[in-house]
Order: sequence, then structure tokens, then C-alpha cells
Amino acid sequence: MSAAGLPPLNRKALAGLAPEQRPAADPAELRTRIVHFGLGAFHRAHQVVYTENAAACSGEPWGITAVAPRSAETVRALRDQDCLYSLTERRPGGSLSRVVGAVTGALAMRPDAAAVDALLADPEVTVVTLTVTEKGYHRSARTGGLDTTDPAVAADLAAAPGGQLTTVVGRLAAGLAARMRADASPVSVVSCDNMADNGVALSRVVSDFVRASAWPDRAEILDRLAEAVAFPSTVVDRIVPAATDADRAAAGAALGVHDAVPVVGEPYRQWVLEDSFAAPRPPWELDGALFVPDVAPYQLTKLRLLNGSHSALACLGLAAGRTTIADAMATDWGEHLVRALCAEVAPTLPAGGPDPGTYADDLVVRFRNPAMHHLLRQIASDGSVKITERWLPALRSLRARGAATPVLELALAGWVNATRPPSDITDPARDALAACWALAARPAETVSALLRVVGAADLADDTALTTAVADRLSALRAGRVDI
Ligand code: CS2
Repeated sequence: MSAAGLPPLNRKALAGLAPEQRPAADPAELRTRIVHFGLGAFHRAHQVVYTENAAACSGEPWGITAVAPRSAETVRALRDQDCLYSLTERRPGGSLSRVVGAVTGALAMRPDAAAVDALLADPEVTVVTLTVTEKGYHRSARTGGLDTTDPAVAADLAAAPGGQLTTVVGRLAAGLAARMRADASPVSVVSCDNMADNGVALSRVVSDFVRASAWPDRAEILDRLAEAVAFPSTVVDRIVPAATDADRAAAGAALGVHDAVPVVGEPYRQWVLEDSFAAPRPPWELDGALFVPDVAPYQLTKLRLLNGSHSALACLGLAAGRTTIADAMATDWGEHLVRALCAEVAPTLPAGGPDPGTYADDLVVRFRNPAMHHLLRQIASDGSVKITERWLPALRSLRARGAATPVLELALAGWVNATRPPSDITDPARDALAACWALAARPAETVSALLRVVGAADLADDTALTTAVADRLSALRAGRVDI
């Protein structure tokens, strides 16, 4: 029994739930045919749901063993619950909770390394997916390839065969290499992280790892990877704030069982995938996923409009003393910011994607959802690896054609302001960002130094840009957002 006197969520408890609260597919019928890296809330509210519904609609037994790269806590909690957890959809008018059951196993990457490798080499496993966030790829800000000078990557490259690996890229490369050495059965490796060309980005860091390794057969491995492994690009979308104690209590009240690891999300979800898989995959299209020859128009629209607005609301909202996205939308500038950013960036989007005006209308509704408590701090974290995807490519493209960029400049000023020490926002480049403020330089020079840290030397040299950004800083410091 939990503190609230509820029985724990597990397979036995399913019989006591209302039919619409039970998993769509019977968990006992599913087998691990997918390995996923990144056991966060987003994966459990997105790919697992699509997979479960695809299994339910097709009768095919697709299940997922999810691997947690770092923390073993969620792994333990999930195993205690027979890998079941609840998903609560937060609608403006109320919530809907049910149990999801397509996770067939939970592993912690380091202690369970042998089991992870065995699955990666298993011909029954034909899909590997990842949600490890932008920083999990360890890309060089300058080249986009694997940053082999990153201490964690360097340590993995230096590890003895069979030794401890701490990066997902290292574990994946080692696992795929073992699969290639065994029977080279085809597999698709699918990045579900918010990066343009995420399939290409993932393929590149994996190949870079193999190339930089000391493995005597690395050249053969690279050849086999090129033949047998596909890296389709994808666009994932669902707003999934980190769950709180209040969410745990609400899930317990709705289902009558105690769930230690619930997830909450908005009702909306979308998945667009490049139709270039190398091996069998779940029929996710049965649950509404879209398979297209080229995801770029969807990807850039989502990254630049949704994620771009999210990051802008987060940085500026924090400056204005707000806490959540819905709070920031409730200011007199929130909705205007989203619409103005979308309008400014729209000319940079390729044809063939969603209509930017309609997309902006939908964003306003999604961001205003009062039932979602999406913390600005969560979104503002890792800004150095997010703005390079969300703002800077559009900024470059607009400036190259001589267009004005006032909204992106304001957003960038919000990010600059958020990096000012003592900033407690997590970021893989936090020390390097803080060091830019120690230069005692003019504000425009600090902006320039910060842009160099994120690999944007070209923008750092654009003095009109850095001056315009610097000019916004004192208002932001006083908590004012003037669009
Ligand atoms: C957010 C995303 O935390 C963030 O940076 O912008 O997680 C966003 O909620 C998702 O990409 C929505 O699909």
C-alpha cells in the first residue's frame, strides 16, 4: 500500500481498472522488438503510446525495452510496477488517465550493459529509438560531428573492449558493431530528438565513434553499418512537462492505484517519420504517424515555430518573473511574441510543411492550455544546444537576405540574460558561458563571446546583431519584455 493507502500499480492491479483505463494491448502478449535509449517522460508519453496502439491495431507483438542512460531510479520504479505506468492527458476542461503497457523491459545502461548489448545484437530487435536530448549526441558546435575531445566521449573511446561506457553514442556504436560482427541483420536506428536532420546527425556521430575507435575491424564495421543500418529522420511532438507530486496524487485518485512514475501530457501528439526503414517496424501509421519521403519541411516548422517560441517564452518569461508557459502566455506580450516570432521566421521554412499561420494559431491554443504546468526553467535548460537548432539557422537565413530580425534579437537577448552568472539553469556549456561574463567587456562583446561558445562565429562577428541584442539587455534585466 502507498502512503495514500492505494495498492501499487502492477499487472495484477489491471483487472481492477475500468476497461478504458487498461493498456490498449495486453502487456503479456508483447515482446521486446524495439530498444529505446532515454527513459524520460517524453518517450513514455509519445513513442510508447504509438507503439502500443500500433500493436493493438495490428495484433503484432511490438514491445519496447527502454534503457536509462544515467539514473537507475526510474528503472527500479518501473520494474517494481511490471513496467506499467499511467499517462494523464491534461485537457483544459479536465484530465483523462490510463495505464500504458508497451514497455516490456527497463534497463540501466551501465549496470545492465551486457543485457543492452545482447538486445542490440538480437535479430528479433529491428528498431532502436532514442530520446537522449540534444546534448546526448555530443556534437561539436563547430562541425556537427562527434566531439571526440568531450571528456565522456574520449573516455569511452579509450575504454578497453567490454569496459564501462557512459555515453549512449558509445554504447550504441559498440552494440551495433557487435551486431554487424555477428550476422549484420538490418536494423533501423531512429533519433527522436529535436534536431534538424536528426537521422543524419545520429548516423554521423555513430560512424565518427567507430572511426575514432581503436577497433582493428573498424573499416569493415563502417562498411556493414552503411549497408545494414538505416537512420531515418523523424519529427516528434507532444508537450510533456516533468511530472510532479500533485500529478502522482491525481493519477492515484483517477485510477485507484499508486503509480510512482506517472507521465502527463497535452492531448495533442504528432510523429512524422522518413519512410526509409531497413527492417520491420511497428505499423505506427495505424495510430496516425505520418511516413513521408522527406521530413525537413515538418522538422524545420516544428523546430523553428514550436520549439523556437518555447525557448523564447522560457528565456523572456524567466526575465519577467514568470514560472510556466501558460503564465508567460497570460502576460500582455506572450501571445504577441509567439505570433511575431512565427511571422518573422516563416519565410525561412521550406515549402511542403504545415501552413505557418495555422500552425501559430494552434500553438497559441496549445501553449495557453491552463491544465499544463510546463516550467519555463525546464525549457530554458540546455539553451546552448537548443538555440543552435531553434533560432540561429533562421537568424542566419534572414540576415543573409537583409530581412529585419527584431523578434529573434529579443529572444537572443533573453538567452544572453539567462546565462548571466550566477545562473542556476543547467547547461552543458555552463562554465564556458559564465566565463564570457567575466571578460568585463562591453555588452555587445559579451554577446559576441557567448555566440562563439555555441559555435556561431559568423553571428558573433555581425556587430549590428550583437549591438541590437546588447541594447535589449537592460530592459530585460529590469524584468521588462518590449516587443
Ligand atoms: C521543449 C520541448 O523542453 C523543451 O525544450 O521545447 O520539449 C517541447 O515541449 C517538445 O519538443 C514538444 O514536442
